Amino acid sequence: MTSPATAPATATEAPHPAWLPPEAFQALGARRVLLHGDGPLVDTVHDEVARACARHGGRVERTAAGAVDLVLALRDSGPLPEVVPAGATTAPDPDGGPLGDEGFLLARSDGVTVVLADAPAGLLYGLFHLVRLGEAAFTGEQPARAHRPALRRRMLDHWDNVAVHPVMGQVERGYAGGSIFWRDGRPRGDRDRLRAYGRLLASTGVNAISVNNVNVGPTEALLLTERLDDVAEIADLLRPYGVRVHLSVTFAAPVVLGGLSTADPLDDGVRDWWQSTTRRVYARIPDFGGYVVKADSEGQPGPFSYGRDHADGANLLAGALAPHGGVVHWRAFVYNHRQDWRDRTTDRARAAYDHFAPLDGRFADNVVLQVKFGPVDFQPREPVSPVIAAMPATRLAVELQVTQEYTGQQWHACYLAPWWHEVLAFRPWGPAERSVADVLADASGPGPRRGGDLVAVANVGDDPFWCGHPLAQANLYAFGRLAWDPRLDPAALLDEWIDLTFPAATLDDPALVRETLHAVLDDSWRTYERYTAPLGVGFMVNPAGHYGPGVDGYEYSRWGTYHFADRDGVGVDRTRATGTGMTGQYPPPWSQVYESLEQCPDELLLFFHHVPYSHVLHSGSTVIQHIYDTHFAGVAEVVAMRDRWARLAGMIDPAVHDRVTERLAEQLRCATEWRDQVNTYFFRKSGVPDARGRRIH
Ligand code: GCV
Repeated sequence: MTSPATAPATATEAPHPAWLPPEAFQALGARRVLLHGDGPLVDTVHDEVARACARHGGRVERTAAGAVDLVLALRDSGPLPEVVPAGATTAPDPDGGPLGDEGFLLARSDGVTVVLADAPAGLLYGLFHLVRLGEAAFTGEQPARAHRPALRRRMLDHWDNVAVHPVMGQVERGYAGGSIFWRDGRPRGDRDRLRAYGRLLASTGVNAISVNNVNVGPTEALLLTERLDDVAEIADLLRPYGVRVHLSVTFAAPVVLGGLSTADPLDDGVRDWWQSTTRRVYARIPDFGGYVVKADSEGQPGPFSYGRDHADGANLLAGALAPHGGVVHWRAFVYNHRQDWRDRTTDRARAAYDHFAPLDGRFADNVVLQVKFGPVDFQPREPVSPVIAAMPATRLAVELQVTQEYTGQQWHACYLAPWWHEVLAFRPWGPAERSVADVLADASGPGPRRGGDLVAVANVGDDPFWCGHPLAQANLYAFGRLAWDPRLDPAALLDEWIDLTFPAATLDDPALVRETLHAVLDDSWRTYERYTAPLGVGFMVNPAGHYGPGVDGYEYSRWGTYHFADRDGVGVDRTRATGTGMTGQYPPPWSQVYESLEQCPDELLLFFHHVPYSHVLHSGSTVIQHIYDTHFAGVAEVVAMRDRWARLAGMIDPAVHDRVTERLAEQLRCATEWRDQVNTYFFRKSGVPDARGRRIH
C-alpha cells in the first residue's frame, strides 16, 4: 500500500513560511543596525535586515551614522566601525582558532550586539543565529563566543526526477507533492519558491544540495551536459544563501551522453570525457559542488561491469573534479538486490562493509564515501553501520533520511531528531572513544582524510506546507541544526523550531502550544517504533510503497530483508558463532556486545539474533509479550497525540491545525492496522496468548 496522496498545490498558493515567519524577525527588525562589508552574501544579509526593519520599525545602514544596537561586520572589510565597543572585540574567544569560512563571533557590550565574521557566509549564519535568539540577543553583557559548524558540508539530497518516473513518480520516496525543481520533464520555474527554500536551508546551516535523484534516468542524465543551464539556474537562485549545488550523475554517462563504447574507469578516453565534461560544468557554474553517484546498486551502472572496483570508479570522477575544488559523494549502498531467500549465507546487512572496507586508503582526497547510517536501509531502528569504524583513511559522509520513507511518509508525526542524535552520539569503538559525530567533525580525526559530511534525503516538495505534514518541518529544521552542531539536544531543537514557527507574540497561550507540540513530537519516533516492526528486525512494510504493515511482504523476496519468523521464534542470526558473522564487522566492544545474547541491547535483539518467543528481554518481558505490549501501547500513544492536538483548535493557524488533524486521523488508522496485523501474525505463528487478555484477531 502507498500512503494517501497529498493534495496538489495550486499555482497561486504561497508556501507556508515554515520557521521563518515575519514575526520571527521582530527583535532584529526593531533595532538600529549597522552592516559593514561587501559582497553578494552580505547583500543577502542586508536584504533580510532591511525587510525585518521595514516591518518592525528599525533601520539598517551600511555606513555608521549615529547610535546603533547591532553591528554585523566582516573583519577584513577595513577598520571596524567606531561604534563597535572595544569590549566586544578584545574579549577573548574562549574557543580560540580562526572563524573560518562560515564561523562568526557574537558578543554584546555597552548596549551593542556585535556579530563578526571573516567571510560573508559567517555573517549570514550569524544573522540567523540572532533570529533564533530573538530578544535574548539584545539583553545584558555577553562575552565573545565563536560559533563554527562542526561539519564542513551539511547537505540535502533530493531524489527528484526531472521526468515523471512510471513507478516512482516525480519525486522518488517523496511525500510532499511534486518537485520544487522539476515538473513533467522541464524545470518547474518557480523562482520564488526556490529562493524561499534557499533561505530556509541557510537559516538551519545547510550549505549544499543535490538537485536530482541518485537513480539517474535518461532525462536526468542530460543535466550534466545539454541541460546544464537548468542546473545553473537553480545554482543562481540558491547561491545568495550560501548553498552550493551538486548533481547526481550516471556512471555510464560517457556511453549514454558521450557516445563512447565504454565507461571503464581505467580507459583514457573515458577519463578525458569526464575531465572535459566537468570543465564545461565549472565554466557554467564556477561554484558547482560536485557529483553524487549511486553505482552498481539497484540496477544503476557502475565499475563492476568493467571488472573494476569502487575506488577505481570514484577516483575517476574525483580526478575530474579535483582541479575545480569539487567532490564526489560516492554512495556505499551497494548490495545484491537479486538475492534468493533460500540462501542463508547472503546477508544484505554485511554488503556495504564487505564491498568498501577493503578499499580503505585507496580513495582520493575529494571522494566522500556516503554511508547510510545503518547497515540495511533507513529503518526506524538499526545498529549504526559498521562501515563508519572500518574506514579511517577515507573521508565519510553519513546519510540520513529526512523524507519519511520508512517512518510514516509524512502522514505520521515522527520527530526524527532523537534518532539521529542517537546515531551521531554512538561511539563505534566504545564509551571512552570518539563518536560518529567526532569522526565526521573536522578537528578530531587522526588520519589523513579528516572531516566528513552529514547528508540527508530531503522531505520537501511543492506542497503548501513544504513537507506534507506541517510537523515534518521540524525534521528538516533539526537536520540542518544537527549537521551544524551534532551535540545539540533534540528537545532544545524542537523548542527553537516552535519559537520560530509559532511566535509567542501571535498566540494567546504560547505555553499550551509548546507543551502540546512537545507532547505530540518528543517521543513520536519511539511511538512509531512501538507499533511497527519489533526489536530492530526491520522492514515488515508493505512492499508496494513502504507504507503500512506487510509482515511477510519481503519474506520471500529478492531484496534481502527477512525476519525468519516461524512457530518457535523470530529474528536474524548475524552472529559469528552460528549466523552470517556480521557482528564481526564491528570493532570491540560492539563485536562482543552484539554477538552475545545476554549483552545485546533489547532494541536490536532481533537484528542480531534469532530467538524463541519465550526469550526474556532485559526489560523482564518475553519477546512475544513485548510485541503485544508495545503494539497496544503505540496505538494508545497515537490516540493521546490526537487528543492533545485537538486542544489547539482555534489557537493556531487553522490551516496548520486542520492539516495535522487530518494526518493524525490517518496515523491512528494506520497504527491500528500495524498493531492488529503484527499482533495477529505473531499470535498465529506462536500460539502464545496475550498475558493481559487483550483482543488479538
Ligand atoms: C533512490 C531505498 C529506497 C529507494 C532508493 C534507495 C537508495 O532502497 O527504497 O527508493 O533509491 O534506497 O538509497 O538508493
